[in-house]
Amino acid sequence: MIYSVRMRAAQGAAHEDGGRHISGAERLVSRDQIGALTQSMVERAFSHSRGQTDFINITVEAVATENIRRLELLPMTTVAAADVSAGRAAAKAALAAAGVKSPAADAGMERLLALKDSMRGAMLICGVTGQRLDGTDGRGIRVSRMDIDDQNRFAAWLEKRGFTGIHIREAVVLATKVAAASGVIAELCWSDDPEYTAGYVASASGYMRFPQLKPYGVMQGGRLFFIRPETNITELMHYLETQPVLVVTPEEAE
Ligand code: WAQ
Ligand code: MG
Ligand code: MG
Ligand code: MG
Repeated sequence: MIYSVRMRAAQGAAHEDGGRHISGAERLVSRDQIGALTQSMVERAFSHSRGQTDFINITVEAVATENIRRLELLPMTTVAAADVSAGRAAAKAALAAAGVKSPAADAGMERLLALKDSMRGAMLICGVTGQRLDGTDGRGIRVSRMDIDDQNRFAAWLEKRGFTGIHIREAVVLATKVAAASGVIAELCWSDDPEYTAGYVASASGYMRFPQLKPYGVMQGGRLFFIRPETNITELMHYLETQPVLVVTPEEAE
């Protein structure tokens, strides 16, 4: 049996009572890992750069192992750009290459930039029109029940390629799950952590990192999932929120 362990932390009040999102995390672990993991999640919530946490929710839930889907980690590349505006232009080009229409990419990016503060989840955006499709307003859709299959092999694989830190580790796992959804064309993300300026565009063809998608110190960040117009939104949300996924680190060519 494995367990979905999910943490969300907010400031001022619980998320559902209007609290400000501070931190979240989701993992799939064995029973013997739950104690240490939940302790580290509490510590992480209390020491977050977005601010003081007043509310922490941790959920532990058994997941039936026969339902787990295994997905190969997306190939990762880093694209250098001189500054934030060059980074955003390159990210828009990557979205276009993945099949997102340019007005939709523009409208989506404007929605991210218009956020007063970050949401706890992602916006579903029509990849043709830029229309918002999830109808969850300030909440967003939280992707959950995913993890890497082998933490040590994954860490070694990332380190060998110069990819360091927890942001990358968590982001590429999430992006791999999202990109495998049949209705998803591509994802655009940048962090809501003020010290973390990097973001990415991901699609089934890969995870493309951009070291600067927002200025240092900014607490606005978020995620956009660009969706094919004919997609069944209820089924897509169900996959994103509940389908257990273990991401498999690629085999090394010796
Ligand atoms: N499901 C849906 N949306 C999420 C989730 C999730 N599980 N986790 C975070 N978000 C949304 C939410 O709106 C956050 O405000 C926003 O994304 C940013 O979350 O290659 O660290 O965890 O160097 O701050 C990307 C670049 C890092 C990594 C992304 O995002 C790299 C990051 P954060
Ligand atoms: Mg995160
Ligand atoms: Mg897809
Ligand atoms: Mg964050």
